[in-house]
Amino acid sequence: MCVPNKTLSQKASRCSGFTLIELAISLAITGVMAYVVNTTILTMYRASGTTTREIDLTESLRVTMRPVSDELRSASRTGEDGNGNKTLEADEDRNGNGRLDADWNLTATSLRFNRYVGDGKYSLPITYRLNNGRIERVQMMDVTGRSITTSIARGVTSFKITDASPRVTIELEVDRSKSGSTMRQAVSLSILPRN
Ligand SMILES: [Ca+2]
Ligand SMILES: [Ca+2]
Repeated sequence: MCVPNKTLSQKASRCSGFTLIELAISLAITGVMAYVVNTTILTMYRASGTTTREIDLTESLRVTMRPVSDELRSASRTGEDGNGNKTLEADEDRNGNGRLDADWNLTATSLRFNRYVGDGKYSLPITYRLNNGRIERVQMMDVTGRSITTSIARGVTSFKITDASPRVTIELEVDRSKSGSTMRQAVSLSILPRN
């Protein structure tokens, strides 16, 4: 701001600096700009961190589900029941256990199948199912029904099986929320069984 009615030298001297008010306004504007820039950078950083965590979790889910997809790829809809009459004929019992190993059965939240193990033979039934927020794998060990159950995923909020023959779709959603942050992630796998 310039002061009127002064000599030229006085005006030049007065106009070359800032008043206290001008300085205060200038500092306030600088402060606001710094705040806006800082907030923007922080928001971008946080968004970037969330995206990285989501990608990591999705990959982790795919790794978790790999045994399911690998086994389902070697599964058979017909198993030992070559003629599809749900009865065991002598020539169908290729693994010689006296049991018709043809257990293909999908529900909305479980899948049961026999895995091809080579030489025309199939395994006893393997089941993947949702139980109490966990995905369990149940392997029948012998014809008496003895089985081993293992948990392959926890914090599961949704496990959905869809048989869109010839492919099977598995959709899985897990909750990995921690205190102060909510994190749910889902994967969808489309798998083609062996036959
Ligand atoms: Ca048969
Ligand atoms: Ca058999």
